[in-house]
Amino acid sequence: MQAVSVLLLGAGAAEVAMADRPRRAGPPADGGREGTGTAVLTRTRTRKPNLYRVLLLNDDYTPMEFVVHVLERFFNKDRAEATRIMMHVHQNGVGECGVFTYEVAETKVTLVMDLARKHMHPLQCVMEKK
Ligand code: TYC
Repeated sequence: MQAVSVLLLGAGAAEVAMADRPRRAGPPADGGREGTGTAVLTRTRTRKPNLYRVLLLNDDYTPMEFVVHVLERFFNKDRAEATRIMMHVHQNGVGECGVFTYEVAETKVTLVMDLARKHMHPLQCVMEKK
């Protein structure tokens, strides 16, 4: 029977049992160990992305129907949910449209602000880190 040695890169001996499966993708990063009976186990750490709330702010002039439209169009809300969020903002001053990664949140804020400006409404849309 052939002896198989295991070379674990970037992890302590205690982590051997938790190591990912051996990876065999891409160019031979095995340093010429293929066929030598030496498995190279690497682990890729997954990281939680930073998340951002996108918020609508109340004002006295933007029509309610416009805010409902914004919530349907950019935040994929149905009419009932969009109306609920709009009324929450109207009564409380601020409300959450959704939670997104940085680039997605930034894009949504820009799309909302551009549409509001085009229609000359003072609606404000902002993002805040969770
Ligand atoms: N307060 C606005 C009005 O009475 C409606 C409104 C709701 C405006 C939500 C902005 O984010 C907003 N017409």
